[in-house]
Formats: sequence, C-alpha cells, structure tokens
Amino acid sequence: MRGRPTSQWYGAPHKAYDAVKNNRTGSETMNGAEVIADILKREGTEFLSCYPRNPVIEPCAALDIRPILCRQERVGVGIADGFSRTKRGKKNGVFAAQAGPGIENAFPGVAQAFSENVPLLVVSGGMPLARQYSRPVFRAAEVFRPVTKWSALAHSVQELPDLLRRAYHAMRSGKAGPVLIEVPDEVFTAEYNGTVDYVPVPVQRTAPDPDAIKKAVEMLLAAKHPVLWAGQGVHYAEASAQLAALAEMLPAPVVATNPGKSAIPDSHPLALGSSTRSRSKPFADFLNRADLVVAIGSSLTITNFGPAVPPGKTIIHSSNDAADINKEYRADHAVVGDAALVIDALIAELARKRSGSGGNALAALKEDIAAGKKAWRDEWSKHLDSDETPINQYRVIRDMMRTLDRDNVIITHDSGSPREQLLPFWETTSAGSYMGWGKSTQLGYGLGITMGAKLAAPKKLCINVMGDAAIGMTGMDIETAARNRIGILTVVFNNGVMAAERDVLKLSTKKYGALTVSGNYTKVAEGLNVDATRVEKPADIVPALKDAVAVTETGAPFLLEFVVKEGYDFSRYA
Ligand SMILES: Cc1ncc(C[n+]2csc(CCOP(=O)(O)OP(=O)(O)O)c2C)c(N)n1
Ligand SMILES: [Mg+2]
Repeated sequence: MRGRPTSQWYGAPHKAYDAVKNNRTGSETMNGAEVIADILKREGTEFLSCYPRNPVIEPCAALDIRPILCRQERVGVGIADGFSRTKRGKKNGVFAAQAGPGIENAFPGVAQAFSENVPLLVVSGGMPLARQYSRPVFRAAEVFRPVTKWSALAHSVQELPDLLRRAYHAMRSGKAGPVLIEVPDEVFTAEYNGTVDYVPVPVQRTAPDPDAIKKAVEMLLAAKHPVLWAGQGVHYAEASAQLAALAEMLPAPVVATNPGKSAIPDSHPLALGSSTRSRSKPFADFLNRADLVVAIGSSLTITNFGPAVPPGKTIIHSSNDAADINKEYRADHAVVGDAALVIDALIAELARKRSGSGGNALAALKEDIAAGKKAWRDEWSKHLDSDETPINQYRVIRDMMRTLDRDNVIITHDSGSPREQLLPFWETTSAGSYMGWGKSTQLGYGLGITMGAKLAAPKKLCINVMGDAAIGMTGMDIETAARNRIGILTVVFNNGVMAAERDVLKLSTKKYGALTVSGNYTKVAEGLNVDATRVEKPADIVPALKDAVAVTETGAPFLLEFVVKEGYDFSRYA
C-alpha cells in the first residue's frame, strides 16, 4: 500500500496564542473571535471542523485547536456530529462556517443532527447587524431555529460568554440537540472589555420520581411478558451494563430502536437486536408477544426507519424529556429521567420488592431467544453464505463480521438498502459500537459521522457502509479524511442502481433507465488520495478487508468497493 501525504500543518509546531494576539493588535485584549476560541478551549474542544472563512479558525489554531477543513459544510457538521455522539455528549463537536453560502450549505447537516438529537455547536458568520432585516440576507439564527435546540444572534462582543454558556447548557441538559450562534463580523472583530469569566458547563442529569419508580416496578412484576425497549438515551447515559443487569433480573428480552442499536451488545443472550424497516424475526416475535413494553431512553417517535409499538401493549415510557411522553403513544405510566438513573432506581426497587433472581425463567428465556435467532439466521444463510456474483451484500456483511474485531469497531450504515441490510444482521459485540440513525435519512450522512467517530476514538476501526447513490452525495469528502489523516474505512456497495427506489421509478426506469447510477469509486478514491480496492469475487472479500484494516491502522483512510447485486431482499417481519 502506498503511504499517503500528510498535510502541511500535520505535526508542525503551533504558534503561541500570545504571539498571534500580539501580532494582530499589539495589545493584551481579545476580540470576539478570540473570546469564542478561548471558551471553546476551556470546553475541551480538540479540533474545529470548519470551512473558510470564519474568523474563529485562526485563534483556534493559535490555541492548538486543530482546524479540520471539510470539502462541504454538510459533511463538516457531520464530523462534529459523530464526535459528539461518540463522546456521548460529554464533549461536543464544533463546526464553523462563513455567513451566507457556508452556513446555507450546512443546513442538511444541522437538520439531520436535529432529527437525531445530537449535541453539536455551530459557529456561523453573520451579516452586519444593520443589514439583518434587509432581504435577501440569510439570517442563520432565524433560519436554523426550527432545526436547533437553541440558536441566537450575537449582538455584542460582551454577550459572547453568556451566549456560549446557554449554548453549552442546551447541549448538556435534557434531550440533546444541535445549537447555533450567529456572529456578525463586527462582533468577531470588536474588542472584549474586561477578562472573560467562563467556566465549562456541566452535564445535567434528571433523577426519576421515586413514586413513579415504585409503580413501574409493580407493573413489571405483574407483567407476564415484559420487553425492555432501549433508545439512544441509553447510549448518552452510558447505561449499557445497568440495562443488561435489569434485563437479567426481570428477566426480559431487550429490543433496541435504530439509534439505540448496541445499547446492549446484540450478542447478549437477552438482546433481540434493533430495527429499521428491517429487523430480526425474533425482534418481531417477542415484541408481538409482549404484554408490557418498557421504553427507556427513547422518545418513542413514530418513524419509517425505526420500530413501532404494536397496538394493545401496556406502555411504560421513560425519557429524559417530559415532552416525549404522550407525544405519539398514550403512556400507561411515565418515568421522566436520565436512563442510567432510571435503571439504577428500577434495579434498587426491584431488589427491595423481590428476593432471588429470575433463575429458571432467565435460562428458559435465553434458550428461547437463542433458538429464535438461530432459526432466523438459518433462514437467511442462503444470502449470508452466498457465493454468487455480483456479490451478495449479506455475504460482505457476514465476512466483515467474521474478519473484524467487532469489540473495537464503530460502524454505521447509510440511507437506502445498506441500512436495511446492515442493521439487522450486524451483530454488535460491545455497547456503543454502532451509530444508528434514521429519523431523517440523508444519503451520505454516514461518511462525516464516521470521521467524527474516528477523531473521538482513534483506536477504533470506524466504518461507514454506503451505497453508490449515497457516495454520490458526499464522496468528495473522503479526501478530507486523507488530508487530515482520519483513518476510516468506507465500504461502498456498488450495484449501479438506486435499488431502494425501485418501487417508485418503474415507468421512468423502463422508458428512460432512470434508476441507474454509474461510477467506479475505486478510481474516484485514488484520484482523491485514498487507497482503494474494487472487489468483484466473494473469495476476495476477506483478504481485501484485512489489507484495508492494515492501511487504516497507519492513519490513512481506505475505500473498499464491492461490486454487488441489486439486492432486493430485506429481513422484514411484522
Ligand atoms: C439526500 C437524500 N435524498 C433522497 C433520499 C431518498 N433515497 C433513499 S435511498 C435512495 C437510493 C439509495 O441508493 P444507493 O445508495 O445506491 O443504495 P441501494 O439502495 O442501491 O443499495 C434514495 C434516493 C435520501 N434518503 N436522501
Ligand atoms: Mg445502489
């Protein structure tokens, strides 16, 4: 494999902040951009995902906050997103863009993060205050309000510390979400009067009402077939071990939402996996059989790309945001609170009410689940073990599972068929090793968040699996990974079509071939300084994977292109 060039900054010594400051003003005072950089530094910001121009980039570099320049703002936001996800919101990714085109082009990234409740900060340039109401000025704080948890226009340099405190508090309390601060040039350049008094904002957790816990445990003990439903809140609360303990104590099987995937490892004997439109058969069977569904760390939002609670179930709904309760489903009982604190309280109350463990019931449930999983996998073995060419996508997934050290992987699907193919069959072996998403399903989102994950967890193998239409959306940004030494592995399922759209393009395809997409992504990658291999035969999958992983371990990204069948079979069970 060829070594890849590193960018010029890499490893270069950073100038001292004071030098930069004195260079600029010859004084000790800070301007607005420097105040923001200073606060980002205090908040532990390691890198700034960005695209020029934004005055905050230079003072950040002076403070050793490495700028990572993307090729497209949408992906830049995705990098910040994947970082925040992987750090479970304890640290936050930051993205900076210029006013007008830059922030306009960031919209999809922020909208996707909003739909996924990811806490990231966007620092946008802004038009001068005097021009804010002059059409067609793009007013970022206003335009982004519906897709942010909090957004504000900075009117003066003096209010910047207050605004950033509010921004960080919004990210670190309750249900997460992206936040945005719009900073006009005059605020970036104005001198700050006095010294900045800013302390990092702590993460806030909410403890549940003890009476609500008592009632929940009574309901759990009265239920014949309770099922635990794990949402993304379990990731943010880092409550995987407690969730598994609760499941064993009851005993109860665990289903996960799409973003909740790997809340407990799928390999856990009580885990039934997660669900997009596809899911495992036992997921559907056990959920159908349940009399009580206990949703923890989940908004229970109705979505095409996540599970739904079947009608007629008693629901206990726990979320850290009271606004989720009774939003979509009637809650028979509600427990508001942080997932870890809720589960801890449930375990303590359960232990108080009942002595001994599930014993025989636990062993019997594990056996039941194991049998269900085996039957389902056997049913799908013709795909998973297929030797056909073009290659069957499930065969690639199987070989990836067998070859890679899944304990040390962070993987994500992309929109389209790859999501349907990967999510049900990728058996996670460690908590938090899968980034599920799908409340919005923007093709191409997986690439940026995988780079962000790698920056947050450099020792993990970070993988995004995308279709050929998906790479068409954001693919140029693999060069961002090469230039910045972000050693991700991008897997492309090249089937030459938008298979997921076949139902809605029948006539257009028959008459005009509309479904077709074409391209050789190995050649694209090589043109963008990313080593790549095109795999056409099933026997070559494993060696290619091994080589690819070895390259990522040197710090360089790799692209593996699999020439695959159109692939119309999904694991859909109602
Ligand atoms: C930005 C965006 N535009 C449109 C869609 C709708 N959409 C979902 S999947 C898909 C086609 C996916 O094709 P590909 O990535 O090649 O995967 P395949 O289904 O062929 O495996 C489209 C157009 C989307 N999800 N995101
Ligand atoms: Mg395709």
